[in-house]
Amino acid sequence: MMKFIVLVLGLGALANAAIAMGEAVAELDVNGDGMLSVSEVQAAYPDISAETFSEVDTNSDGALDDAELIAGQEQGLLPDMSVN
Ligand SMILES: [Ca+2]
Ligand SMILES: [Ca+2]
Repeated sequence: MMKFIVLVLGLGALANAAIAMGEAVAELDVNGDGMLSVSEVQAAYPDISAETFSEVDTNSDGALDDAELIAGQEQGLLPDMSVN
């Protein structure tokens, strides 16, 4: 019984983390296009330079999508933007 409860709580925590990630993007996404421009990122994180931004923007389209944002965080280029 305890094991079942622990498992359910664990799955719930994973789901919350995924939702928090999406909410973080949405929160920073001022114009609602689902991507983060350099100005949207810098509005929340002024420390992030244009150089860092283009390093994270691996396909060089001038905006960060979810995958680039997560990869940038995993590489330590971006701060953890998930809302906790
Ligand atoms: Ca945007
Ligand atoms: Ca991009």
